[in-house]
Amino acid sequence: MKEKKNKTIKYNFFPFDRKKLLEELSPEFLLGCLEEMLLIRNFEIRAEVAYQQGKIGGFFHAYIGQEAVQAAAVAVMGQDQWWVTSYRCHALALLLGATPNELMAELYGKATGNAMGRGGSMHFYTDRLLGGFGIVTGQIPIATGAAFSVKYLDQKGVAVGFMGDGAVAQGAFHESLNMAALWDLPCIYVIENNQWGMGTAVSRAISVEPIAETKAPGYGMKGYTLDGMDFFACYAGFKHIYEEVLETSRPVLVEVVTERFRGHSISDPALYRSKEDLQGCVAKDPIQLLFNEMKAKKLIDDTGFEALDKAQKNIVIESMKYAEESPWPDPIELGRDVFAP
Ligand SMILES: Cc1ncc(C[n+]2csc(CCOP(=O)(O)OP(=O)(O)O)c2C)c(N)n1
Repeated sequence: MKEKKNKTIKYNFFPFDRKKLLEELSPEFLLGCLEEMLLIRNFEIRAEVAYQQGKIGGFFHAYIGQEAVQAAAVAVMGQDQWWVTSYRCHALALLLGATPNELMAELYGKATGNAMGRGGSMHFYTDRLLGGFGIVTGQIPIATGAAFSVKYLDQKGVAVGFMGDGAVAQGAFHESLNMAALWDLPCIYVIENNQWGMGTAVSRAISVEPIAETKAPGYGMKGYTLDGMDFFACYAGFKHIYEEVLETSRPVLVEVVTERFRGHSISDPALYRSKEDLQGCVAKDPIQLLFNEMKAKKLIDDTGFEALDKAQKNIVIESMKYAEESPWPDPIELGRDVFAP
């Protein structure tokens, strides 16, 4: 039997002037964002193939379909905030400056990997990405602590904690939001509602929807809902939210309504989803939608898009070569940074 998604939710999406925003954003900036989203997509599609070939092992959760969300968030706030996310962390690491080479090598378990081959797909880091986390909601207290540090050190900035819809049912979510609201912490909590927590539809796991709009007032916070398939909606929403948090130092709760095009992980054939559901997703592809708008504005044509896509594919193929040729970690190093000397 197929799981039923609750289609009756009435979201109050953050309103914005699309025409004005399109005029404000430069062609170079938009091309850069499209390029980043294409890099993420190509990185994951190629890595999936390597996984099927047995070159990558362990867990693997693709972000395919959700690219507009974190691409827009980083485009708005820049790399210098504190960032955390769940195990679905390939995109955020790329957006925050980790190279395709080090990330692919990490997936291959090689010594040159982002976490020296010890973390794999769920545990990417950068100077500002405090980690991908395997424990559902594990990253949300970390985001809260990072926001505390920003406030304590009297810095200008925010902490951004991404989580799935499944994270909302965990105690750590409540404790974090309660504390952030009590202490006026500049934290942006982002629920990426991709409709599923593993094989369970959101409406069967979360007691109220829309999530942010209904839950935020309980913490005395503002709640926002954004359309996660629409890069411009995400950009406009995050820009407003970021400026508001910088000014007020009050935490906010954001629900971004999105879709994952794959199963929960690479080993999930998503048999609980109907064919229509999956077909509907592809029609909402955030990369295609961004391209369509840019094409309509004559910022790029089909040939330009193909060339951009191909260039990203080549970067990823190079990263696979790098990973393939990289050495395995030395077993003697296994305890380094883990056990006391
Ligand atoms: C504390 C905890 N409980 C259960 C799990 C097993 N688990 C891994 S992912 C997942 C579903 C989470 O779904 P969601 O938060 O919606 O994120 P998504 O995978 O959709 O991005 C569960 C239950 C876990 N990793 N950690």
